Amino acid sequence: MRYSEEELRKKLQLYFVMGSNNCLKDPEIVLQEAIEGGITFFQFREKGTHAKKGSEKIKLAKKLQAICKQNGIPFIVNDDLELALEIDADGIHIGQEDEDPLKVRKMIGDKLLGISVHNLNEANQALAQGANYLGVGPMYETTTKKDIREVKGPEVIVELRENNLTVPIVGIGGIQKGLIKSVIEAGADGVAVISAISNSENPREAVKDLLEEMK
Ligand code: TZP
Ligand code: MG
Repeated sequence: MRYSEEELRKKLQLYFVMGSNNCLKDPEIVLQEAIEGGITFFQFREKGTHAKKGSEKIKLAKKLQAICKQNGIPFIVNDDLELALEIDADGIHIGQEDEDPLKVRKMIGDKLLGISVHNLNEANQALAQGANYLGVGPMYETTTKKDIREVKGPEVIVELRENNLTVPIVGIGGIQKGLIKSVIEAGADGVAVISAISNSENPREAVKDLLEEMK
């Protein structure tokens, strides 16, 4: 891994996840403004209705990756091993229904591997399979992702911590202004958000508001 666990914990504080169909304006501008606001981590998640495919997807990925590079923000690719390897991303994030984590790890070497989990069993399995961090959710109701599991709230993170899981964790799903504290207090190192930033007219200010709540 290219980051120590402690470094990774810090970097995961405000994790912005985004694809072009999440944005109200040009995704490059949204990302740039989110970075100016202070996001600490980025995931390119180009999926769902009107998502770019093929060379268009690669083109956008490279543009967003360049913006992250210029600003020292880790760039993670959602569920596309081929793309992650082709553009030499900092890591990949996969869900329970995605590619086999052991295979992914073999292919990515020491790049970061994030895995989405929904309970203690999945969390233990993800760790055994070499996850560097876990995305736990959905914390709250969300309309951004259609096929979500049951909402169990920050309580799931409490359960993982009570079972001595020290791995870096971000909560995800429906996290908006006013809900950050509950996720952090449950034991998360950070929060992962899409719409709280991407649906804002002013992503820079949206990020600042979210960070303000972390203090
Ligand atoms: N995984 C679980 S919920 C979710 C993902 C990708 C969507 C998060 O989007 P939002 O807008 O922050 O609720
Ligand atoms: Mg997935």
